[in-house]
Amino acid sequence: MRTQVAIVGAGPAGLLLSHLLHRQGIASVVLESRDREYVEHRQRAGMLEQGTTDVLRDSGVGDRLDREGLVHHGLELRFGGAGHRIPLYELTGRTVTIYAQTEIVKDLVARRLADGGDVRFEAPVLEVDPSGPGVTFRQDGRTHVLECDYIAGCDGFHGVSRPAVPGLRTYSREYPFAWLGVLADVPPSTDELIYANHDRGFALHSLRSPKVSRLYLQVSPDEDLAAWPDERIWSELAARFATDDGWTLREGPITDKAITPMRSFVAEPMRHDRLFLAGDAAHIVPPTGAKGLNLAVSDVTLLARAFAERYASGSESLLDDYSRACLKRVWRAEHFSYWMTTLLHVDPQADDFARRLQRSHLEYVTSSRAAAASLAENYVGLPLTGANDPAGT
Ligand code: RFL
Ligand code: PHB
Repeated sequence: MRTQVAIVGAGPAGLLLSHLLHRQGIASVVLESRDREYVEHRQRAGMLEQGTTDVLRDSGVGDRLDREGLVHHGLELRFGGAGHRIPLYELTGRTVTIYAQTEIVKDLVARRLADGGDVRFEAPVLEVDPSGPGVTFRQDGRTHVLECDYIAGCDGFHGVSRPAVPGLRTYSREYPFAWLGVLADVPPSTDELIYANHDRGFALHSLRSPKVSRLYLQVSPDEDLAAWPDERIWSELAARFATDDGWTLREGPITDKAITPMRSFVAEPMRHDRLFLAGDAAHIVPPTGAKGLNLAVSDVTLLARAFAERYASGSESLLDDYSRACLKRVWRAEHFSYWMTTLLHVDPQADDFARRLQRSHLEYVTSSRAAAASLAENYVGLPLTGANDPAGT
């Protein structure tokens, strides 16, 4: 069994890479440990940068995104009982789009299969050898070797690719809180996302469609989901979003509930020999800045361009520059996500002095155009070909 690029993992990174390679005439096989149903229904991200929607649209998988995605021109920071709008479009000329990761994954799986792509579910990769013939995986009770020119490790934070890189340098930060995320069958109580800072903790009101709300609550990292019946979730959300002018939160049936730990993590470099890491396999950001999926898309966009150059001309110059080009963007997103997280969450260790500093920071970001513009340009995402990407890829 042989292919040009063996891709480990059918999350957004692996599927999009396979799709972009196909458009350049490059063959790949995607190996995924879970089944298709699981991969298509795992609730995760929802906020897409304009650069991400551009990549999906330009590569021909943007039809449903264009029909169903909700374009947003601003967001709200809520604290001290009042809302403060950050006009993203006015400050940056760019918008963001709400379209769930589950839908991107469904669109990409459907497209790969329609194009005759080789995507194998329930086919866990057991071993990745960056300098060997390929990857070893299990399928239908048997062990196989997929030989290849290159391996793309798109297998997320708990995958097998990153541990296969010798001498990796890692950087990380754990936060003293987690997010309890819920999906509810109720029309959103807001048109734009609300990021709320309250003494009881952070809360986020996002959405999935005109009929489905997505909400998050800051909880402690060792929180037991069983301690959060639906009524407690709704009353805690209402308390954290409360305003002095009597804004109300609509309630409805909760259809999905999960707790996610928050961490920052970067592994360097993102390449060893023939193995290239992309997406959550190489880096994790806390979800406050909504950067994880967007970084996965920018990684594989650069990787697909580098493979295209390699197969068209034999040159490995873009492949050689891959790790550097990605890490520059990754570290900007790491800083922004850390910054948004500390700006908005309640650190249980924070003393009164730290709380006052945080309030002053929130007031500054919502009253200074320069400070708001800095938040906005990071939130909407820096262009892939911008000044921050001197490789000019
Ligand atoms: P994924 O999605 O984890 O996919 C990796 C895939 O690899 C498979 N796998 C293996 N397959 C074969 N063999 C093995 N040995 C394997 N080991 C693992 C896994 O089963 C899986 O299918 O990684 P990828 O593709 O890098 O995508 C990254 C994104 O999923 C992630 O960064 C985002 O979801 C983060 N994130 C957000 N990002 C945004 O850009 N905007 C957001 O609004 C946003 N909100 C979020 C988020 C993540 C969240 N959670 C639950 C972590 C909100 C939440 C609550
Ligand atoms: C989401 O809609 O799931 C979402 C939006 C913004 C974030 C995180 C998650 O910062």
